[in-house]
Amino acid sequence: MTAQPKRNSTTEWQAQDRHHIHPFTDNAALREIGSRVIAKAEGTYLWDSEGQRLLDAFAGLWCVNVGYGRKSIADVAYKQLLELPYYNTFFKTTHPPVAELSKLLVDMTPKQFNNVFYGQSGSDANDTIVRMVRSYWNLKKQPKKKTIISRTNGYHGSTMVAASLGGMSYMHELADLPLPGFVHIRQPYWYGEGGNTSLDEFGKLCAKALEDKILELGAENVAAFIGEPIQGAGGVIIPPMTYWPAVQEICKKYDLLLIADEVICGFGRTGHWFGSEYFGIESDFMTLAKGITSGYMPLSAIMVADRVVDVLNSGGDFCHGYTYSGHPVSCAVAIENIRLIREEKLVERVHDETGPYLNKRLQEFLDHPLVGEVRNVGLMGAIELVQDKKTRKTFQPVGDTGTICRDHCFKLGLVMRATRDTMLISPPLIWTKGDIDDFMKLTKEALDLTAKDIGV
Ligand code: PXG
Repeated sequence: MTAQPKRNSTTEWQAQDRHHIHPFTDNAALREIGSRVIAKAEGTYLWDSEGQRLLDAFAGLWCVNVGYGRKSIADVAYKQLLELPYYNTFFKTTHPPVAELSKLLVDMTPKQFNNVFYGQSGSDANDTIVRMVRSYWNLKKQPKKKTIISRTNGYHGSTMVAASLGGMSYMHELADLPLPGFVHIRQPYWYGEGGNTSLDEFGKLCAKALEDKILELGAENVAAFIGEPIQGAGGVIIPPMTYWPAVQEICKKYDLLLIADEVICGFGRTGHWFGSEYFGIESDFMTLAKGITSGYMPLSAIMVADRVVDVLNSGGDFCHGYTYSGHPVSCAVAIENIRLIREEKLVERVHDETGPYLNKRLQEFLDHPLVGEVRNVGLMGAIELVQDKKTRKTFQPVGDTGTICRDHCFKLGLVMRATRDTMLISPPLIWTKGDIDDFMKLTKEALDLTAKDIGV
């Protein structure tokens, strides 16, 4: 019998983990309390190292679309690791998984996309897009067209360029961002910023902010606009249906490239394969990551529209790429992941069954004293907590109530993320109506305990 590797205890792991700088974390504070150790996962459940079971309403970090423990994905990865664990895609070479995935992605994305470039994260994919955008306008002999417009509270990643695209002020403050050439306009956040305006009017108003910014900068200086179809990390901000068509028109009118960051919305989250389909967006680039492999391996893909590729290909060598661009194991895993999503009709299930059911059940929370708004498209949703439901007044300081609620969720065996005081839901797409019922029960308890804690 082979000896089982020695497993440490929670306290040993926590001691070792004191050397680990965690992302988006107050690391000094974490050292005092110790990290929670997630030790295993199956289906839609996680287990920590103390054996507590947690219902994962967040699909890891918006990504484990097919759920945990999928043996066929592990088998494909194992086989690929033995057959060809690594080879690069530079120097006129390719390999079967990257070739196969490229054709697959082209066949499943909108018709303007016949070419794909690979990276390993959403952040590096957005960096690559910025390089492509600059190169495009340089080759078109319009080198002044450089500025990229994005939204306040949008999220596009953590590298210097991706964080400049993003509109998170706390990320900018950390490292003197944004870099020159990145500007931001208001977000289409109706509940928080729409006041008495109708949804339709508000959508048009927020799109008009794009036109105003272009006119302020001069269209001859503006290269592109980037947005998430639905803002994820910013709080599941679902734009009114009038927003994207108006944005699209403005991009056409002033000759801007349009980038749809589908890192969260892609691969079924909204009940459509891509968020662009839900809103009717016809973009020049789509950023794909997360759900492309359900997080089983790191991979990002940039879909590039024909009109951009034609120009880029006129410029000789595209001097850009990563050691792991098109990694064979990641590509093999993506192919199997997409096969599973198709075979199990997960997109259809979210569209026809679980998305509408979540929507119906979320309305029940509107009676709760803490809940100002609930919203979702497919299995991407939010429960926004406010101090005053009538005036939509937020809690002060912002964020404390959301953190209290999130901590109660954890104690009750539920993982939900809080952005400011908004609770975010993005579960694996394998969720059944029964999982949604369990989620509702645990969330109701967490909301009641939160209300009690803050004296409501
Ligand atoms: N674009 C979007 C729309 C994202 O949501 C990225 C790009 C960057 O992807 P990478 O793979 O570089 O992380 C993301 C990532 C959160 C959270 O707290 C969200 C993301 C990442 C980390 C935390 O909600 N989204």
